[in-house]
Amino acid sequence: MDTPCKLNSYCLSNICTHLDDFPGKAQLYIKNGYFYGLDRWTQTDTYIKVYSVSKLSGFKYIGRTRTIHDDDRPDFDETFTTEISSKEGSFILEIFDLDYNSPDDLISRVEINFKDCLKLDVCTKNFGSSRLRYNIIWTPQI
Ligand SMILES: [Ca+2]
Repeated sequence: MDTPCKLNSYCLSNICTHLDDFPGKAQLYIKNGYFYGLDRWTQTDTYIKVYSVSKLSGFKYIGRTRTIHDDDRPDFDETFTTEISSKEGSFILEIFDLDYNSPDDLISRVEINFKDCLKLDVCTKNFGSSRLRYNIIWTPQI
């Protein structure tokens, strides 16, 4: 006979497992951003490197957006997907301004947690005078 599991727990291989500990898939959607006055000569030439952090997978590079040149309000409209074993995992975004005559400038390193964006539509992350609009969805693989 099945033993009922507590709230938000489900039977996985005969063990009551909290939903947050199920293996899962995370999808990060980067919609757009606002990065003003960060390039001396033109508007900002932005690209974003995406990493995930989780208890089981550690720190992992996932990929990067394309570079959007000379635009303080870049529209990325790009999606990144990764396996994250715990809902407590997060994404780390490194936002760069591309430069041709010097090393690219790191505009900011931003952490995005699942609990910061629980709604289904686009969320906003403000940092300094910059802004990033995104969404993250985590789906348990049951
Ligand atoms: Ca630049």
